[in-house]
This record gives sequence, structure tokens and C-alpha cells, in this order.
Amino acid sequence: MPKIHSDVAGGVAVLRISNPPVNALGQAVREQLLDLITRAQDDAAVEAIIITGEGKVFIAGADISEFGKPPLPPALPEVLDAIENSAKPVVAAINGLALGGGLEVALAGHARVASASARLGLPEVKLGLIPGAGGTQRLPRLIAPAAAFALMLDGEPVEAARALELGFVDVVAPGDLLETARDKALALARAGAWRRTGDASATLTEQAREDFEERAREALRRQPDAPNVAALMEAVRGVFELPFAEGLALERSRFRTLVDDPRAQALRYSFFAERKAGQVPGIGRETPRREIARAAVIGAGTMGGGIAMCFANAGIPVTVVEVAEDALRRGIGRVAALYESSVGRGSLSREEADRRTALIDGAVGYDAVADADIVVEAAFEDMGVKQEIFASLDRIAKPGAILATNTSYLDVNAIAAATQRPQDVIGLHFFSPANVMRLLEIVRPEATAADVVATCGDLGRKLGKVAVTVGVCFGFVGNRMLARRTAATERLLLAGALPHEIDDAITGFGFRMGPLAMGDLAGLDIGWRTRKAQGTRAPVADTLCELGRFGQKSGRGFYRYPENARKGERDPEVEALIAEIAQREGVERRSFSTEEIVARLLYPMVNEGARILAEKIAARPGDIDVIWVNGYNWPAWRGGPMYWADAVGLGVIAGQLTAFADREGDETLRPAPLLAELAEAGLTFRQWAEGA
Ligand code: 3H9
Repeated sequence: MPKIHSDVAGGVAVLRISNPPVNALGQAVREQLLDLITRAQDDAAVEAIIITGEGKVFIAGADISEFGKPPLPPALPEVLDAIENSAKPVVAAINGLALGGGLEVALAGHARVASASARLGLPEVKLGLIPGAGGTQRLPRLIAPAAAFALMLDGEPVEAARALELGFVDVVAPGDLLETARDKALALARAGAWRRTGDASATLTEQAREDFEERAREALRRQPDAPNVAALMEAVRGVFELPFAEGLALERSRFRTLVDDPRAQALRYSFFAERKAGQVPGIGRETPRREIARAAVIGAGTMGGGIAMCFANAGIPVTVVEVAEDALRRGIGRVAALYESSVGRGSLSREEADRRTALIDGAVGYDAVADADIVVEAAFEDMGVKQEIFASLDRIAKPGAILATNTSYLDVNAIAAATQRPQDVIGLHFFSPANVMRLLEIVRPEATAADVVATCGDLGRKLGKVAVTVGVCFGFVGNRMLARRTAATERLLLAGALPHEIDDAITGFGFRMGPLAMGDLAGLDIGWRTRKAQGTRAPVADTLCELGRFGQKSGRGFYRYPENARKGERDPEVEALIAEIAQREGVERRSFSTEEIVARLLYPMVNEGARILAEKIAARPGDIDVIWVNGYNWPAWRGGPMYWADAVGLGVIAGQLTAFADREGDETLRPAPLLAELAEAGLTFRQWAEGA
């Protein structure tokens, strides 16, 4: 099957890569590209060569699904050598996204012409890698090495205009891309002179090296343990110290080592799990969609404001609805202040901030939802309140409008039952801060129409979210599993682990924050109120709240927060208090190792994940992993709880859980049937999902 269309006209061979969906550089593309470049050398009708892409993408990079498998020749660097050493000039006509190996193809060419809408980047770091086809050696030879390093460290693509300014695009085509590229290619051929990027050295000055070293030190300070950051530094340093060919060899060797690193494997797993999460059982391309031209959000609190920003950021006009004028004014003011601070930080232009602010308006009273295509309720977390609101929405919203609730725990079926149109009701669980966090749990009640589910999936993507569709149960996927960790934390505190030991074990595992520091930050009174409403208890956290220790906001929680302290300090009072409660509760205390703390906190979560899978609340283990990585700060390089559990071994986890359950007399800790069954059979969650 031809993956590249070749067309020779007017002395120029145009090689158009056509490998949908993203023109990745799979084996067939590499082979055909090498073959076509080689053949063009002997073709008398060809004076110059253009490489371009079919569709909206130039080339999105190497084919990630080939990584970790036996290499299939020709390797990409070999193809790029042929391009760079071509006896006829090669021009990249960059028609859209040029990422990773895609940009490396362009860098190996002798000139780069981009359409104004093209974006270019080297995102390999996000996969735990570094560029592996010359990117680390060629880019710093074209632009300031410090800027090249920054671009590769960040991984975000830049616009064509910025690439031109930096110097790795030669021309942004004012009109027809191919015409401009053709002119450039023929001009090079006729001048008989063009530059191999590998020969360039103008950027490699002493000053440039100092600038690079300064950036490198800063990067190492921020990410001292990331193997790919260290490798990236080493490779870029190579441009100053090594001949080009040796620099390429160094890069290649570091790339190969990184590809096999379990952290990079986990990141690749996450890449595909995220994409798979978009596939919802019973929903397909053919499922009809509803139009979302206008939105409304009920509630101008932190959550409601953040959700409104998500709509405005995506260009969808939104009305924020409150019951009282002053609450509305405060909420809208908070949103405006957030946009202002983005402008102040330089992450948003003034015009863009104004455009987004103008898309948000406020109204008092539910009548304002009448012309919204979707209403997202973000009011107080109470079933009575929510049912009342949904009964009102049912009366006022136009027919066919999607009625969504942002509840994080409550039964969405019961909320839907407050309306005469349960088919239009769905849960859209945003995470705080909603305008920042990537996760969106789409909670699908029994009666919800397929087109509503499909529309919300598309909407999630439009809002820039990773949307995962889940079933209805208390706390859905994320919070239901989190509750297991919270319960385990309480148990462990009583049993003798100190707050900072627990937090250190969890941050050492890779979370940005431990559960107790997190509780202090969020406010301990929130959970306390919920427990009181449910008639449950958590002896330690309840006692702290009874003493007015609500966390950071009251200066005291699990830790104490002296004025201006950036981090909580150990509080002997709390530690003594916990020992006292433990004695009262008859819990014997001892010390715990870091590994034991991790196991005690995270294995019960995995166990709950197994129940969630068995109940089909999540469609696949990968969905659970995507939720935890994107909504709960699970370290991305550990893949997610279910992926991690597979690596630990389900037999090990089931065995430990059995021991915990026996010791604690707590049956919720006993391995769930699915976990026990897989452990017994020596299988992983992944094999189970793949039908083993
Ligand atoms: C690299 O290049 C290493 C080199 O330096 C050295 C090599 C020696 N490979 O995201 P979407 C699939 S590392 C394989 O939903 P969008 C994806 O799985 C690579 N498959 O679309 C999905 O499949 P399905 C550096 C890929 O429009 C379909 O394409 N490059 C690849 O939202 C559509 O994807 C990157 O890291 C790939 N490279 O976003 C870029 N890319 O339909 C990674 C996509 O079966 N890719 N697929 O689920 C992306 O960032 C986004 O996919 C992109 C499109 C922005 C391109």
C-alpha cells in the first residue's frame, strides 16, 4: 500500500505522506521515503525534492506503537541521513502539525517552508524520551542552543510564526504552501548551494554554551530525578563537544535506553489509554450529536466559575446563574480576577482575556437558562437542593437541552428522576480548579440518551478535557477509590504512622502531595460535614475538627501553619492527640516502613478498582488509570493504579489485602472477587481487559 504519493513536475519531486490518521512514521512510511529519496537521486527529471503531508498534519512523529518492539528497518535516522546527504536539495513543506520525528524529518531537510497554521514541536519528553532522530543535534545548530533545549524540555509545539522568529523555519508561506516550497527548492537547486544542518555551527558560540548551561542547571534543579531531562542535557551539550556524527550516536544511545525504561513504558501506556477512554460502549461516529452553541452554569462558586471559564475558553458563550445578586457579583469578579492574573503572568494576551470575559455573563434566577443548549449545575452538594434545581430546570430549559450535574458523589439517577426528561440528564464531574484540571468524569445514568453521552464526549474534548465515561455509583470512579485511601490513612494514623511519615511515603511514591497535607489544604471540615450527614466517623479527623483545626485556613490541621509558612510543620500536639485516640479506641501502635505505608494506602484503592471493573462502572482498567493520572495527581510515570498493580503483581496485592483484612477484622479490605480470581489465575487487569 503506497503511504507516500510521489509526483514529479517542473523539476520538483513532491513526496506527499499519506498515512492517516496522523501520518506517523511507521515502518512502511520510512521504507518508502528512503526508497523515493534514493530514486530521486538518479532521476534526471528531478532537480529538487519536497516532502509534505496529506491532510491537516505534516507528520505527528514516530509510530509510538512500534516502540518497545523489535526494530523494523530502516531506522528513522538512516532515512534522515539520506535526506540530509541528498545530492538534490530537500525542502519540507510543513502543512500542519510537525511533531517529534516529523519535525526531525524537516530539520534534516535543507530548508523548511511552513503554512501559517502549522505548529512545530518536539514532544518526546512527554513520553519520557528525548528526540531520537537528530532533533537534539540539529535544532541547536539552527537556533540558539538554549532556546532549542527549552523547546525540547517543554515539549509544547510553537506556531509557525514563532518558529520563523526562532530560526528553524525559513519561510512562512504567504499563499500557496507548495508553490512557495517549490520556488524555494528550485532556487536552492539552481544556486547549486544549500546547507546541511549537520554542518552548521554559527549558533555554537561560547556565550551560547553559557546560556545553555544556565538553562540546564535550572532544569536539573527542577527535575533532578527525571532520566530524560539528564539525557536531554547530555545530548545537547554534545553539540558543543562532539562532531555531528558522534553527537547523533550519543543521542541515539540515550534514546534507546529511555525507550526501555519502565517510566517511559508507563507514559506510552497512558498515551494510548487516554485515547481509548474516548471510546464509549454503545457510542460511535454514527451516534447523532446535539448542537451546543450556548451554555449556562448554575452556581457562581469556585466550581461554577471554573466551569464557566472552560466554556468561555472554548469560545462557547455562557451564562452564570445565581439566586442572589451579591453571590453572582462575587463569582463573576473572581473569574475576572483569574483572567487578569493570567494576563499579568503573560500566559494570556489582553485581547484574548477580554474576548473570553465577554463570553461570560451573569443572571439572577433560573429563567436565564431558557435558551441554553446545556446547563451545568454546580450548586451545593445536597440531594434535596439538586432535585429542586433540576425540577426548576425541567420547567424552564428548552426541549432537548442537556441538563448536567457536577455532583461528585450523589446518585445521578435520583437527580434525573426529579425531571420529566431523564433522557437529557447526565453527570459532568469537573475537578477543581475546573479551568485547570484536565479530567472530566462523564457520569452516565441508565436513562440517558446516547446522543447526550456522545455530545458530552465531544464537548469534553472541545473544552480541552480528558473525558472518561463512567457509571453511576457513590463517588463514581475517582472519589469512590479515594475514599478507600482516606479510610486507610485514618487506620494507619491510629496504628502508629505519623502524619508526615504518611505524606512523605506518598510524595516519595510520586504524588505531588500527601493525603494529610492535601486534607489541610482543601479544609478538613468538608469531609467532617459529609461524615456527619452520613452518620460515619473518622476518629482522628473528627477530633481535629471538633478542636477547630480545619487545616490551612485555620492555621492548624494535621500540621500547624505559622504565619507565612509555605509548608505545614509537624505538630507534637496532634501526634499526642492521635496516640490518645488510639488508646481510647484500643488500637495497638507500632512504626511503619515507607513500603508498608504505600501498600496500606494504595492496595485498598486497587481493590476498589477491581470492584468498579466487575460492576462495569468503568469500561476498562485504562479508564481508571486515566482518571487517577489526570484528576488525582497519580504520578504519570507510574501509569495509574491498575497499571501499577499489574506491575506489582496481583498475587502480591491480594495476599497483602488478605493479611490486612484478617488483622483489622475489616471485610472491605478482603480481595474483591475479581482481584482474587485474577491473582489465583496469575493474570493482570490488562490481560483480563484484553479477554485473556
Ligand atoms: C518520536 O517521534 C520519537 C522520535 O524522536 C525518534 C524516533 C526514532 N504514533 O490523539 P488523537 C493515533 S515520539 C502512533 O486522538 P488528535 C492515536 O493513538 C512521537 N499512533 O488525535 C489515535 O489512534 P486511535 C512524538 C498515533 O487529533 C489517532 O492517532 N509525537 C500517534 O486529538 C488519533 O490521535 C508525539 O508524541 C503516534 N505518534 O491529536 C505526538 N499519534 O484513533 C503524539 C497519534 O486508534 N500524538 N496516534 O485511537 C499527539 O499528540 C496527538 O495524537 C495529535 C493528534 C496532536 C497528533
